[in-house]
Amino acid sequence: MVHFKNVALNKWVHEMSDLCKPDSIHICDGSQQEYDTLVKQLVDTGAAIPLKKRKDCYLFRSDPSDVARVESRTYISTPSKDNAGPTNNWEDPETLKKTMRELYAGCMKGRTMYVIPFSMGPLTSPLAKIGVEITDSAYVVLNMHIMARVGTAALDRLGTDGTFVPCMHSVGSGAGTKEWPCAPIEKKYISHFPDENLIWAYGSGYGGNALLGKKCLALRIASSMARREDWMAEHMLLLRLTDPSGKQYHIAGAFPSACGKTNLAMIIPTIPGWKAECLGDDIAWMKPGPDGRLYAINAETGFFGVAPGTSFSTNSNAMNSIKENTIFTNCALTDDGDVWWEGMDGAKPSHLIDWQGNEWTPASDKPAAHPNARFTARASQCPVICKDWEKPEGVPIDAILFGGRRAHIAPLVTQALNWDHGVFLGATLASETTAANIGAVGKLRYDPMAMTPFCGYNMGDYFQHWLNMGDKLGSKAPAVFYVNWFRKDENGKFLWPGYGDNSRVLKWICDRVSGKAGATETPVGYLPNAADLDLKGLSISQAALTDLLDPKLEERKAEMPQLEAHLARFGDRLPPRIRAQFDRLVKGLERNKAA
Ligand code: SAT
Ligand code: MN
Repeated sequence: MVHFKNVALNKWVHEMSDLCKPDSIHICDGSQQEYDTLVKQLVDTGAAIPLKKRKDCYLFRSDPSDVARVESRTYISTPSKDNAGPTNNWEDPETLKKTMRELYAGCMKGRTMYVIPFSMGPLTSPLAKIGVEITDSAYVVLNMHIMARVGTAALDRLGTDGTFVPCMHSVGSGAGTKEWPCAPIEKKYISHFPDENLIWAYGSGYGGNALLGKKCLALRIASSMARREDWMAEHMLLLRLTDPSGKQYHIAGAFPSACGKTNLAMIIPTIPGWKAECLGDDIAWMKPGPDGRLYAINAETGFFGVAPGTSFSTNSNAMNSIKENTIFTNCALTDDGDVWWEGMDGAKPSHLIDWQGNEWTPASDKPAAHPNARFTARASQCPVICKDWEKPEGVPIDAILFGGRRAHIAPLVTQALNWDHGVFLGATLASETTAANIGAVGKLRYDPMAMTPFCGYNMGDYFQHWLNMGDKLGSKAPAVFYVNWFRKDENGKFLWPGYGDNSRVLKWICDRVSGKAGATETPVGYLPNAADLDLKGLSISQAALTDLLDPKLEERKAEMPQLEAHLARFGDRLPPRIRAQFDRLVKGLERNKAA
């Protein structure tokens, strides 16, 4: 029987193996040999398809019912329902545990139980947290190897009495196939017990439902820890920009899933003299440093990026990150043994095997890759990974961006008037839904700070936590901006080219931070005038530009009842300072009309 030096870990692993009854237990050491052995097993069972065209790359196909996060089955289980708040599903902890214990009972018979010790954040970082995931999925082990610091070093850091976040996972049964077992939707549970720093997941093997270090630990549990411990766990990319004089700026950007965080994190600026380096593409943990500024680390070690739409023309750094040692999930397979997805460079292949294993030709009316198909690749493989991406103390943040997909209204860029207004911009972030969650796609929803699916407590309290952090940071708080690359014209065509040209907006942001760029104050914030943006070499019509930089005050006004209803959901947990921002905006819009 296995034994761990850490007393609590030893007790927990025994308890879970008594409950789940696996055939055997494997303690993960995080080694390359372990990775290779598991890959070989999965190739032998047919679950992993080696890609002839890419060195050490494998394609997996999930069950068609198990292709994304399931927000409808994700729970924040606190003793009081109020503490989960209006944006989370809630269930009483004891009831939920009883239901899940029944599902876990004997669920690993005939399977191996893997025990994965891992660190989120560099092992020597004061911000790092240790987790231990128990899972019956070798695919999860492989992905965790790439996405987190897995293995013996994490166990060592735990010592005999160190604390860790127990992350319990089983793919379950009752649905899926031999290669990809899972549970039917009504039996899937992605459960969080923030008061106990505990995660129990059952029934899904896909992404954030199963790689429990990611959304479950590093966002939902971490956000609730962060509130107690005065730091921030955010759904943010991290990026370093260096201007032509050599001055560095660090930017953290919150965007909902599948809204371009990976592309922005790996941007290649189209403006001369500016350099961009990637520090992370999904999760930032931030804490005030000794100098009073806000410092951020990337909690992860890899990218679990959306494949469709990624190409050498949209994100060559991502394409170069996934040339080898990469796991692909739900991509299409080419006849010569490579992966393919919609939006890849070049012409559509004349024949493919689609993500479900079926023959596919361009005549097919279905996409060849699933819209939420993913690649899992090490951050160290990114050609523009910043040399400081693993600095234990992190990097000092100059600007925070919020953004989403909005075809209308939200201008290309707006700077918040001050921190409280910035928190208000974050709290009212709205975006069209994507395939990263199982549910409707393209519907506008409010997604505060891009954290709706990831905040582990009442979001009204989360807004207050942001305000408190601003008070703590005072004049050293980062400047806050709201960006929207996704505005469309009346024919549904994007008004802004996006991708590398977003550097023009980033340049304005950096220049605002250092007081060099102009802007006009409006009730919705500071907006650049066309002359304030560096548009050299860009062909964009004057009409498109005017539209992109228009604060659309009349449309805003029409939207205020919706915005008010969004904020009203938080009832008496809505901080008065957010309400005050709403009232200020209403007055400003009215005054504008009168003027
Ligand atoms: O499946 S994940 O939650 O990891 C990806 C995402 O939705 O951001
Ligand atoms: Mn994400």
